[in-house]
Amino acid sequence: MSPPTAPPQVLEIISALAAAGFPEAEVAVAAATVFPQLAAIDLAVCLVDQQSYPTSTRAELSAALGATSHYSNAEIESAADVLFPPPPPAAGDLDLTFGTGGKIITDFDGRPADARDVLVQSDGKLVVAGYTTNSSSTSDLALIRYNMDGSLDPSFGTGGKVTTNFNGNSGFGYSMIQQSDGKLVVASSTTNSSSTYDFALIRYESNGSLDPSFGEGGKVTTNFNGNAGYAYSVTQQSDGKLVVAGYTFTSSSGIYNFALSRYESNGSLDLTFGEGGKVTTGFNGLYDSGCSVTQQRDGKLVVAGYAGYAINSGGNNIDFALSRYESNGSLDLTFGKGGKVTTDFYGNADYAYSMTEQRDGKLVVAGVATNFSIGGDNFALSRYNIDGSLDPSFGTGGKVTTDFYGNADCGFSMAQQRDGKLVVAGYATNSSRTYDFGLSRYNIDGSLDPSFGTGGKVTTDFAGGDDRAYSVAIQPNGNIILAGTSDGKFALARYLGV
Ligand SMILES: [Ca+2]
Ligand SMILES: [Ca+2]
Ligand SMILES: [Ca+2]
Repeated sequence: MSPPTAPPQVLEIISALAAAGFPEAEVAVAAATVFPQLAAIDLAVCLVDQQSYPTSTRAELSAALGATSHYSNAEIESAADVLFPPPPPAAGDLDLTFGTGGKIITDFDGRPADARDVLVQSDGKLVVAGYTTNSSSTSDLALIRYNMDGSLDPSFGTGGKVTTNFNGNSGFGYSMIQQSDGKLVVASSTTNSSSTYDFALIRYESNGSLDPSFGEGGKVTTNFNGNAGYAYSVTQQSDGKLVVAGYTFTSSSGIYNFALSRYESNGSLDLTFGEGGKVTTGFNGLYDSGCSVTQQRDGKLVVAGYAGYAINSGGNNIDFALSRYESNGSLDLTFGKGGKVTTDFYGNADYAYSMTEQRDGKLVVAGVATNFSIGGDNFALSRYNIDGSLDPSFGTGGKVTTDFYGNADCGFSMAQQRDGKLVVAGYATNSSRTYDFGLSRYNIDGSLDPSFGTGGKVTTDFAGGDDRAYSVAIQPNGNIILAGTSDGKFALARYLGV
C-alpha cells in the first residue's frame, strides 16, 4: 500500500524541531503529543519525509516511534513495514513459522539428552531419535515427535515423547527410518552381560508403542561372535529387509572393522546375508568404522565411514572409507579395489559420517577433514563414480572442504535436495569458541551455493552454549530441518530451502 499524505502541521513541527537539532526520538514524541490522534504510519511518513531530518533505517524509525508511548508494537511494526519493507525471505533464513523464531528446544525432565537423527514422516510430522540419561544413570533410547509447526505431537508416546529401556542396560538411538508401513525402526547399541556392546534394533508402531511383532517385544540385539558391535546406521531395502551398519571391536587384537547385519521384517537375522546374517570388513588398518549404510538403486549395499592407520604405524592418517556389497553380503569387486575405497584429504584424520546416492548413481560422502594449514577441522565431501573412482567434476579432484570461522567444524549429516543441491549439517565453532549449528549448501559441481545464507553457509546459536546438529532432513516443500543437541537437550531448527 502507498503511504498516506503527511498532515502539514505535523510537517511544520518536525521541520522546526529538526532544524533546532533535537534528537529524532524527541521530535517524534513532540509530534505525537501535539497530535495524539495521529496514526503511527502518518507520523512515520512525516519523519521520513523530512529531508533535513532523515530517518534512514527501520531500526531508527521503530526506536523513534517507540519513544512516544502512543503506539503499540504492532502499530510500529506495520508502519515500519510500509516504509522499510523487510527483505524478502531468502534460502537459509530460519523459518519463523517453526517453534520460536525457527528454533525448538525440548528436554526430558531436565535429564541430559542427545538427539542424533531426524526424519520427516510421510504425513509431514517430524521424529527425532536419540537418548537420554535415566534415573539409574544409564541411557535410554529417546524419541520425540513434532507436528509440522514444531509443537509436540500428543498422539505419540506420552505427550509426544517415548523412552525405551534395554532391560536395565544402556541403549542409544543413532539412526532411524520410517518403514513403508509407517512403523519406525531405530538402530542402536546396547550393553550386554559381558559389558560390551551389541547391535540393537527397536521397532515402534506409529503411535510410539513397541511393535510386538518384531524380535522380542519390539527389540532385537545382535552379538558379533563375542566381540563388541556398535551400530550407527539403518536402512530398509526395497524388499523390506533391514540393514544395520557400524563397527565391531575385537579386544584380543585391538582391531575395529566395518560391521553389517541384515534382518527379515520380523527382526530375525537374514541367513542369506554374509555368515548367519552378519558381515565384517577390514581395511588393512586398526581403526575402521561404518557410519552410514544405503542401498543403491541397483540393489547393492554401500557403507561409508572411515578407515584408520596401519597396525604398528603409530600414525593418525585416518581416511574416508567406503565398501560395497552384492546382495548376499560379498564384497562387490567392481567397486574400488576389491570392493573398498579410501580417500585422504590432507594426510590427517578424515571421518565420513553420511552418504547419499545421486540420481545418476554417483555416491557423495560427507564428514570432516583436518587441515592444519587452513581452518583446522572442516566440513568435507567427496564424490565417486559408479566404479568407486573419485569424480573429477566435483570440487577439486572429487573433493570439497568448507571452513566456517577458522576453527573446528564438523559435518555429520547430508541430504540431497530435489534440485540436486547438497546440504551438509554439523557444527561450526564460532568466535567465542563455542559450537553453533553449521549448515552449508553446495551446487551440483561441489561449489558453495551463493544463494544460500552467507556465501553458502549458515550458523545458528541457541542459547550461547554448545549446539551441534547431527542430522538433516528435507521436507517435501524444500525446507531444511536440522536436529541435534543444545546444552544437553534436543534441539531443532528449520530453514527456508528456496
Ligand atoms: Ca586422511
Ligand atoms: Ca574449520
Ligand atoms: Ca552456540
